[in-house]
Amino acid sequence: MDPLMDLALLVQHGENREAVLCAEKLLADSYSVEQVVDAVAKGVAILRNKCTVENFQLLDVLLACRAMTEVVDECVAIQLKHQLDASAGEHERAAGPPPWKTIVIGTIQGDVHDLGKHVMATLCRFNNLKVVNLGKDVPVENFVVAARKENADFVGVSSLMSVCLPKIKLIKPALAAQGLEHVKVIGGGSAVQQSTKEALRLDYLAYDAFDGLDYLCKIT
Ligand code: B12
Repeated sequence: MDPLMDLALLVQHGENREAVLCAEKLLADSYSVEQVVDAVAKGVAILRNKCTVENFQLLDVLLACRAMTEVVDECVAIQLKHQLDASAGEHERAAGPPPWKTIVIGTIQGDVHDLGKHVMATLCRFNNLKVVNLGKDVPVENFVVAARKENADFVGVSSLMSVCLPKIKLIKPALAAQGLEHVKVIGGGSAVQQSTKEALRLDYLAYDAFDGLDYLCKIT
């Protein structure tokens, strides 16, 4: 069987330690971080039928979420750190390169899904951005307050819940009202992907976390 499919199945079944070992092996065998993240995300996403209002099998879903989080924290983050260290010069290896931009990131109010946001935050952290992670269920005002306090370049907002999308539309105008119209707002998550950047007043609507990171890196 395709080893990436093996990994997705381990995550789907909540086999956290086996998933970590499998992901470590894949990365050592030169599979990319993107392929590994894609596989673990599929392993969680396949549980959608166990996560409806009528049928909510919380334990199964949470075990899969734990497996995905452990793969991201124990394999993906370490691999990204190795890559960052390898690309840094001698001086930077000792002191650590200064972060080149700041992103304030969170899941919009009313929504507690945070795995995708965690992937995005991890990618940003190891690509030398300063990440201010506001967590989940974040009111619009908190994004604005944090963007001002941190002198942020970007706000990243995630949503997987369609009912929460109207709140996302309010972020850009709320930033502008505080003189922060230069802050770019980037959205991601399956609910966001079903809308448009114009409807949500986003500067960029990311297809996935890697696409989001590409956008941030392009507009230096
Ligand atoms: C796991 C899960 C949960 C977990 C979440 C745990 C956690 N810590 O996140 C728990 C069990 C808590 C949960 C709860 C609920 N859930 Co749920 N859940 C899911 C499930 C199965 C997987 C989501 C997931 O994590 N995928 C993996 C991640 C990695 O993918 P991702 O978030 O899309 O992220 C990727 C990209 O989108 C992107 N990305 C994400 N965010 C961002 C942000 C930025 C800035 C960028 C650039 C990129 C980016 O990067 C990631 C990697 O590339 C989905 C089904 C599905 N197929 O999506 C339902 C789903 C999202 N849930 C759903 C529902 C209905 C609920 C509940 C209401 C169920 C209930 N009975 O109460 C509650 C919601 C409570 C609330 N108020 O939020 C619905 C939402 C329907 C809708 N469109 O509104 C879905 C779609 C399932 C379905 N029935 O169709 N859920």
